[in-house]
Amino acid sequence: MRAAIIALLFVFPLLSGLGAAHEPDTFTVIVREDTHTPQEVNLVVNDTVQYYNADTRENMTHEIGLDLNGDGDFNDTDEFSSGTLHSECDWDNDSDCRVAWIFAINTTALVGNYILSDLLSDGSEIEVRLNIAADVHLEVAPPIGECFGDCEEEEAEEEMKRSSQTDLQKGLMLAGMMMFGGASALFVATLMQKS
Ligand SMILES: [Ca+2]
Repeated sequence: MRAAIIALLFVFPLLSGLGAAHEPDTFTVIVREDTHTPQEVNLVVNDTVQYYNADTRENMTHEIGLDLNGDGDFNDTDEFSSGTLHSECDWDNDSDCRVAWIFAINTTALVGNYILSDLLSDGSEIEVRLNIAADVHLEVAPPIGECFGDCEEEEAEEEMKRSSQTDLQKGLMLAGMMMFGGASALFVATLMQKS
């Protein structure tokens, strides 16, 4: 019995930590000739989105960025961009060549809903939607009329709905932690028996 209690003490902090933290995710967008797949990405701060150029037309490049003043470049105040994205690179001769833009959302300053532009070297443009939210825990507020204090179960449900993209990952993590917890319990029980 004592062994079981000690084992639970090991497992509980792990399980409670699972619901409290947003695990950083990486999203991949395939940049095609005339569209992106997917066309819209929803991120939370600390996630990463990577845009891979899969447009293999010869001499065609893409550049994705925020053109705040709509003047057709990404060089003005508060604008940012991927730089030129090629479909293939000869890194031996051009180490700066890029086929992908890996955009790490590492600051809350980026929170917002963006309509980015993918400017192609032939002058055409693809609209790119990118929504960046603050960490879910800063956003979650119970609807009016619901309790703020002793309603932990409801808060937990809310978090699951909002982070559905990571449910599989969370499930895998949970399974891993259960196994770890089980192993810890066995280990502690063995120790208790020996002593
Ligand atoms: Ca501009």
